[in-house]
This record gives sequence, C-alpha cells and structure tokens, in this order.
Amino acid sequence: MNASNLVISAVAACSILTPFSANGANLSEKKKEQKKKPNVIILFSDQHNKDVMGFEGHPDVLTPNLDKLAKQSVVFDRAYCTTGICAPSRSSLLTGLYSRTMGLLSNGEKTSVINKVVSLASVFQQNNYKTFAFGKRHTTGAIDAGWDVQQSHLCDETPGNSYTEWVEKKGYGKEFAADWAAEFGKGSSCSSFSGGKIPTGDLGTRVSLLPENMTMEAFTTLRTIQMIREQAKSDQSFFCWATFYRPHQPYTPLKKYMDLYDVSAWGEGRKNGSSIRKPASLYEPKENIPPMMQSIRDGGNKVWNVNKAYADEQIWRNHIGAYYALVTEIDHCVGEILKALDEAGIADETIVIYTSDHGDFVGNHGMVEKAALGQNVYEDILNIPLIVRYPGNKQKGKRNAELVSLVDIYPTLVNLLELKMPELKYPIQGQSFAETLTKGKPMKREYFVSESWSQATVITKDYKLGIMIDPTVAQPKFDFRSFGDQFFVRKSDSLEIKNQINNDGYKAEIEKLRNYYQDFTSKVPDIGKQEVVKKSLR
Ligand SMILES: [Ca+2]
Repeated sequence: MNASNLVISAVAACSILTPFSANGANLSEKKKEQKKKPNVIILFSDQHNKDVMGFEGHPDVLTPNLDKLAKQSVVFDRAYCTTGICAPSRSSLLTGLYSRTMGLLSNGEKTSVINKVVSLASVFQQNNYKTFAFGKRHTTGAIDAGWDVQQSHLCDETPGNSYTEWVEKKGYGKEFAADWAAEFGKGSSCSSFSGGKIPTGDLGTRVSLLPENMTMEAFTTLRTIQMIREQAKSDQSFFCWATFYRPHQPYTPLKKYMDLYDVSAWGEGRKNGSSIRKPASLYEPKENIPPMMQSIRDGGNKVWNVNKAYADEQIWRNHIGAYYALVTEIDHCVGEILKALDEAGIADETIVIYTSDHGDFVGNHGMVEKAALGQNVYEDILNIPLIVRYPGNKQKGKRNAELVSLVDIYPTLVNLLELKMPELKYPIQGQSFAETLTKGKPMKREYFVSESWSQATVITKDYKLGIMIDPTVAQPKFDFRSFGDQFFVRKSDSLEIKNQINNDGYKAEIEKLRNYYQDFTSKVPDIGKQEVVKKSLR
C-alpha cells in the first residue's frame, strides 16, 4: 500500500464530553471500503519511565531501536496516563473512558460499567480486523473482549496457553520462578513453584538465569513476529496489542544487558564513559513526599526494604542498573518486531505505537516502582512514552507538546482508520489526536486530569496541582488529605521537589487548576466509582 492511501480523517478535535461520533467520514464510498485498511501494532511496555530512553537525552540507558523509531514517528512529550497504576490505565487505553467512569481506580474493582463497554479490540473485530493480544493484559470484563488470538504471560488470563506454562514446558520453570520470587518470594501462580519459598531480592532485583529466548519479553516478541509473518500473507488487516511485562518489577534482567551498565560506583553516566549516574532526587528530604512514600522509605514495604538500600547504596545501583537493562531488553524486542515488519514488507501499511501504562520512579524521590495509591502526582509515573509511527506522515521526526493521553488512543485510531462504531452505552471520553499527529494541529486541551482513589492531579502546560482527595469508604487507608496538596512549577522545578502550594505568588494559578478539576468532575461522570463506594457501604 502506498503511504498516501492511508486514510486520514478530518474530524476536528472534540471536547472531552462531546459524544464521540465515530463512524468517520465518507465511508459511503465503496472503493474505500474495499481497500485493505492499515494494520495497527501497539507495542506496550509496563512501567516505562518516559525519560529512560536514549533519545530523551538519558545519561545511561541504551535504546537504539526506540531512538530510531522516534525519528520515524511523532514523539509526544506530554502524554499522560489516566491513573498511575496498571489495570485502570490499560483499561482507559482499551475503552477510551476515564477511570472514575469505569470505577476502576486501582487494580481490582468490578463494576457494571466495565461489563458494558465496547473494547477497542471489539471495534477492530467488528471492522473485519483480526485481533491479537500477546502478553500481560491485566484487564477484565468487556474491556478484555474482542481478541481472536490471545496468549498472556499470566496463566489466569489465558489458562493452558500462557507464558508461565510455556516456559515450564521448555524446561526453564525453575529459572523463571527465581525471577518471579525476587518480588513475590515464590513462583508464579499455577506454576510448579507457586507453593515453595524462594528468597526475594533486595529492591526486587536480581539477575535472571533464563536464556535470552525464554524471557517474558522474548515470548511476546516471538508470538508477535510469528503473527506478522502469517498476517503479511493475509487479505485481512490486523490489530495487535503486543504487551511486555517489563520494566515492571521483579527487576530481573538478563546478564548480557546488565553487563552494559557499570553499577560499581556512581559516575557521570554511561554516555560519558562512566558508571551510572545517581538519581538527582534520591536524597530528597523525606518530609517532602506523601505519607505512604515516607513509610516505604522507612522500610514499610518489606519487599522493597528501601531503608536497606540507603544503608548500602550498592543495592540502589544494582536496582537502577537492572531497570536500565530491562529497558534495553524491551528496546531489543521492539527492534526485532520492527525488523519483522520490514522483512514482511508491511511496514508502510502498519501504524506502530510505542507506549506504556505508567512510569517507575527509578530512584527519583528515593522511591522504587510506583507507590500506587500512595501518590498519583509525579511525572516519573504519570508522564508516559508515546511514539506514533504513521506511514507517510509529514510530521514524522517531530516532537509534539500537546497534552494527550492513553484515553485518546481509542478515538484517535477510530478517527484515523475511519472505523465504524457500534452504539455505545458510555460515549468515548478521550479526545482524538489524529489531526495533531498528521497535521500538527493544536489539541485545544487546556488541562488533563489523572486520578486515583487518593490523589487527583491537574496537569497544564506549565503547572501541576496534586489534590489529595477523599478515598471514601472503599479505600480509607489511602487518605492523605492531612498531608495537603502539591503544586509544582514545570519550568523552574523539573525534579518536582519544591511544593509551592503555600506560595501566595501562585494563588491565582492554584485556584485556576482547582477550577479545572471541578470542570473535569462535572463533565466526566463517576458512575463506576459511586458503584464501588456503594458496595463498600454494604
Ligand atoms: Ca503497570
């Protein structure tokens, strides 16, 4: 397919609440209908801090394939997740809805809403695409519907047909269990090692003993490449969610990637021929950070044992080096998948998106992983990578500073591909960024809100207000209102270590962002959230 044949819709960016009329334009033209539509691959990592990519100027990490992809794509500098934790964030990607509407603000809620959504995969299916999901999904109900072919990392998602069972059949169950145990102290559920006790690793970190082709990342890559080779011969377009488990904990990289990073001491960074650089806010005063993070610093989380890492910084360095090594492994996998698209001759008829569900602290603020529900404010967690390669796009290689989100990807793809939409009980809340992607047009979005049970954060071009909210009877232990709100000024404080909430000079700005939050809550209904609250009262 010639790149110019890719269908570009001219639907203007709509406001948050405009019900999404998504039948695309001009579908009446039969010719267009008969043309094979572009394929879509979403390469999706878990917990990838946006700054930890070579092309972002990171002093250490090696990501040659993502760097190359970025040059061929539009890179969104200000992409955010709707909630800084797995299941809600992934669910927003697949539904185009905010977490409060689904009632999914942590990992486990079940509501009537999530059974009545129309998933992105279902929409593709209804538009005659073949749909594939390879890797961890962490979604539920109708959100998870619409996959023709699915193989998860986790055996509870695709029983009998998962990575967990595959790796054991291949004879590496014990090595995988050792990795898994770095966080959980035992092997993964439904593996032969789920009962036994295996030591955890300091900060959930240890070097993997698995062969390179037996990791969870290798599994997603292998399946995706097989699919590409088969589908290249097919007349049917495909939609594939290729999801990687990493760089999420357990932080257990392969030795070959770990060896790329000198963790023997703090230095000026690999790119300056030195050992890894110390995170700038590793020693941020504890009183700056919200209470749950303080408690994690004190060793309150027995898996992380962060206090131990402060007593012996080698533990920090091993952990941070392991995170970089996992990112480099994912980068390698991304490269393999892109190469397979090239070799199959379908790269110029396939839209490629690289993104992640949220970030990781990687030692910033003296923290590991994401401290979900303990905070939902820091850029490390909320600002996600978003790289979109759209063949023939004149905007390629450009950086885009519009506020966009995972919740926008659903309407954007529907828009770009002119997919026919079924009737929706819950109108799409995301905003299509198709026109900013293909023409560089502004989004006209003044603010974005990311929200968990404990904290709602209003993000604008220059400022950020993290409001501690009432976590209700559903999550009472995550009530941090007495700590107070956080206000950060982007330009002068990129590390987010100077809370300006009591600075009178910003009073008007703070008020403006509070009003944005009111605007958001008045427009985006919390039907699902209220259902969870009601259930908790019973
Ligand atoms: Ca996640």
